[in-house]
Amino acid sequence: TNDEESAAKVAAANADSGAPTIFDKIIAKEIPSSIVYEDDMVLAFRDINPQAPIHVVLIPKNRDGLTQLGKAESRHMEILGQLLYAAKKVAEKEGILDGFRVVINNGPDGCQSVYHLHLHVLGGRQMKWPPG
Ligand code: DGP
Repeated sequence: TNDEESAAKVAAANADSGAPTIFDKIIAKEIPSSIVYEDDMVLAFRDINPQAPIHVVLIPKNRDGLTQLGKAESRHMEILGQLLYAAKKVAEKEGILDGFRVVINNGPDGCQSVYHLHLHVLGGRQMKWPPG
């Protein structure tokens, strides 16, 4: 919606400063989340505003400056690979290996709202193409 798009632009203007985000509080378990998968590098939890029956957000526990994919540097290659592999493990755990989608929203035009790199894993329904 237009509301979501303008909220994303405000979030981008305010938050791509490298300031802490809500996801740091989720990592620190200062705010509760429904954790689906966790290892040394990656935390995966259910999205608070699910867009599909299964909607999990995967984040690096150590953001290391990676506010968004568009800011990736070569030092981030390992965590980028780990996130994608963890996405497969989440899909497997959630029983959606027959069909799921992995999304990274990047920047204001990509409707990114939280500036701590994250992957969305969506499934549990027939996905459509093209996405909005
Ligand atoms: P994006 O639009 O790609 O930046 O996605 C950020 C997602 O994070 C969005 O789908 C909603 C989710 N989210 C934001 N705050 C919270 C929270 O406090 N808890 C949980 N579980 N999810 C959150």
